[in-house]
Amino acid sequence: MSGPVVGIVMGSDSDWPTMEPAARALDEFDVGWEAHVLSAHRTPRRMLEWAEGAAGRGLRVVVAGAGGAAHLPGMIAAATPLPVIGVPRALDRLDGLDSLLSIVQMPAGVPVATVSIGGGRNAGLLAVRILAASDEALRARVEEFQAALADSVVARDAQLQE
Ligand code: RP5
Repeated sequence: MSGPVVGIVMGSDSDWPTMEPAARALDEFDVGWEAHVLSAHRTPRRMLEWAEGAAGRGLRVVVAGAGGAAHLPGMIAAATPLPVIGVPRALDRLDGLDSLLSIVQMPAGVPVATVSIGGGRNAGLLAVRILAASDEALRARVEEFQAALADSVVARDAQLQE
């Protein structure tokens, strides 16, 4: 794949440690990504501009993370036809439940595929699977990944029997 096909966006630079695992997962599958800080509250116009142009620039999936009043994933989903994966980030208070509910409880017609609190890696892996649905070579790599994951569990179980 040439050029970024996944957009990773976050409400604040402080979200990067939560979102970086998504980038690393995409790297594992050689999927190109771009990352931006776009705040639904602090830079709403910039956020909309980015979301409205995302599909036209060649992006195919968006991974959006935020914490607290986490409106970014939903607002991005409102402004693009692309699939949006939401990543709730835990802040110091409420353990991320506020972020989770802000992201997952979307109105009918505007879906956000929400991963677990702090689930940046799974968000990256889900983006890979979405792309793999229309890319046979990538799907083969996802299958290899799944087989390796299963092997690692079996190997660990065998260790415990020694
Ligand atoms: C949200 O507010 C951001 O996504 C971040 O998770 C949270 C705190 O932002 P900072 O105060 O660290 O910039 O909009």
